[in-house]
Amino acid sequence: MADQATILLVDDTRTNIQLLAGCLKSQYRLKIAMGGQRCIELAQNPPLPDLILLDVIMPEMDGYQVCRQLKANPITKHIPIIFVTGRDSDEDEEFGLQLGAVDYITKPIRPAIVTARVSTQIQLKHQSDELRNMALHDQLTQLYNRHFLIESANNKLAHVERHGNELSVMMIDIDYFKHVNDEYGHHAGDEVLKGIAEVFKQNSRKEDVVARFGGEEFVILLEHCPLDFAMEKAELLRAKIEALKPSGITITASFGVAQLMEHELTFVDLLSRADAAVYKAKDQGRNQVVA
Ligand code: GH3
Ligand code: MG
Ligand code: MG
Ligand code: MG
Repeated sequence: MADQATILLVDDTRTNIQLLAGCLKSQYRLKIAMGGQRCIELAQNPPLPDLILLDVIMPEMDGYQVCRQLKANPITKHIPIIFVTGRDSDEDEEFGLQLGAVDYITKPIRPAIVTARVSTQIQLKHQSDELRNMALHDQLTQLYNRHFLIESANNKLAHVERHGNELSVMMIDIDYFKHVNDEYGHHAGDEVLKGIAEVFKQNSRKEDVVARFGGEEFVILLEHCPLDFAMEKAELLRAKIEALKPSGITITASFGVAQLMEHELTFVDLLSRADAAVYKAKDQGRNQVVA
């Protein structure tokens, strides 16, 4: 693994923490919580843990309650949990696994067993992160894909306050892209798409969702951004693309911009207005921004 994995150790007894830390500290970055509330806090703060080792019997809040809360929170629900506990009946183990734990280790703590089981779970977590990443990104440009865009737009729309919290969208379609492929070949076309994606990445804020929507169409979702800002931003991107000239090829793009209106409830409504604006930009001669 390129990056060291992070493990959150949760136990109300210091000697247990010391024992677990002793097995794991040479291989992993560790975060430590001596109670349930602290665990929930640390589980949501970066770096997000890749795995949580969770004690069951703790005074303020037991491990089962902690597990339920972590699984109910979208930020922490994908973090695998292993119970590490003195409760060793089959019923206890079954209950823990039913709550969504990926494994169940009984005390007394045996370092070799802990190390081996942790290693398995960290490998699985790494694989599932990779799959999730692949499922949400476009392979050629590494931008988000249409699937992620729509999911994320619908989440944002569900939380948008109808007054003040402005949401805008920009749709971009490359002009005469078919000519690029025809004249310079498909590979050169791919390189152009990558170069344009890079312009979008380097000129966006971390809260913007930049996605490849289809072949040579991109969508940028801009939160807290009124229409006039979105237009300015589009104009800046339009100029940067025109100036880019990847492999000496002059490329331009047409931009359609729209801001969410009071009555619009779905992303499709908003996006179809941006799409109509692109159409108009094409009609008016391309290489321009239209709202
Ligand atoms: P317009 O200005 O009207 O948008 O013209 P256009 O040629 O850009 O539009 P059209 O929709 O006719 O053609 C889009 C082209 O984009 C056709 C397709 O071969 C190309 N394309 C789509 N996806 C990819 C890709 O992943 N790589 C490459 N190289 N080309 C692609
Ligand atoms: Mg305990
Ligand atoms: Mg197109
Ligand atoms: Mg096009």
